[in-house]
Amino acid sequence: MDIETYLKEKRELIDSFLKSYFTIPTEPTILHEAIKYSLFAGGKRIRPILALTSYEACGGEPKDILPHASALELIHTYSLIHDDLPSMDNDDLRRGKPTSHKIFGEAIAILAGDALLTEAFLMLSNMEVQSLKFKVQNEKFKMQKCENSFPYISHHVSRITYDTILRVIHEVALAAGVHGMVAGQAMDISSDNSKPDKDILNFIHLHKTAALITASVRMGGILSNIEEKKLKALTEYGKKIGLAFQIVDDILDIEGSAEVLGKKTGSDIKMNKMTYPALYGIEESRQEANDLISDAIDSLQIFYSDADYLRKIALYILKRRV
Ligand code: GRG
Repeated sequence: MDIETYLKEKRELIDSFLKSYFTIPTEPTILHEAIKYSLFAGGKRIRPILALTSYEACGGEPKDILPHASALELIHTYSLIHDDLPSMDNDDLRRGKPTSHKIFGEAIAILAGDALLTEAFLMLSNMEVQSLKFKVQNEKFKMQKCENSFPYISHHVSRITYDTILRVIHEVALAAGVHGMVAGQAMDISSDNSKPDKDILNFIHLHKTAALITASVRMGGILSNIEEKKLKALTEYGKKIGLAFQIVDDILDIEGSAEVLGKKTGSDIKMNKMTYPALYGIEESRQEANDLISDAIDSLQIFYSDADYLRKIALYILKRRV
């Protein structure tokens, strides 16, 4: 299967799970609407796809970890909503649509982000979801309302233990919070207008972007209980593609098409952001992204052909236009 078809199939699987999960409206409906607005605005779903693909490379069946993988998209979406706020990047457009605060106002946008972050951990830990009670009907995951009104998935299929779930929760919390993405964002904001610095830039990229991407890849390995050597290989791969993902993002902000990207371009230069191209120039940045992707692919040797789709995703990250 070519990589575009593979990504489309996996995206549909995740969308189908998320749609079912958020079918039952919660009160107040404005919060529910704001959550759905951003969650279904057309994201690439690259983080959950990485978790599914890495689980598959470890011999698992991707459908068995849909709640865990989808929780990553909730965290990612929260980070985008908050990143767009007037107090952060002050963006009006995201994925080709007005940003959350433009539609719902700043307070509801902040709360939608807060709710998504919290719901991600509920999704990871919820006993019903966590015991993976799937009912596969025409490849769609049907969910029912349970007594305490939390959505859950019916029909049991998984052997993932609570210990493993706890490990995954720990991993995701490390990557998303003060030791990961939030620290990266704080460093990014506090270094606006400062002289470009290699170490600070590396800190920003590793924390803001690569941490959650690495955790997504590791999630597949942890849920499969793979041996340490393989988990180390997945970690190397995750870090390298995570860094490359951000470099490509920085390049797209200069060279990409605003129409295709669905957001304004040129904002990094305008806001005097510390980026790879600002420090090294476009050509060197492109070369660095190429080198990182080829290192990422090399780090997967221990998996032989089982990791072919992880390799193809790495190449897709390099070539992406959106
Ligand atoms: C507000 C805590 C907090 C963190 C924000 C993720 C982030 C940190 C900011 C978003 C801005 C940005 C350029 C972040 C770097 C990560 C990145 C490239 C995000 C865009 O991810 P994609 O391309 O987005 O996966 P889609 O729209 O496909 O989901």
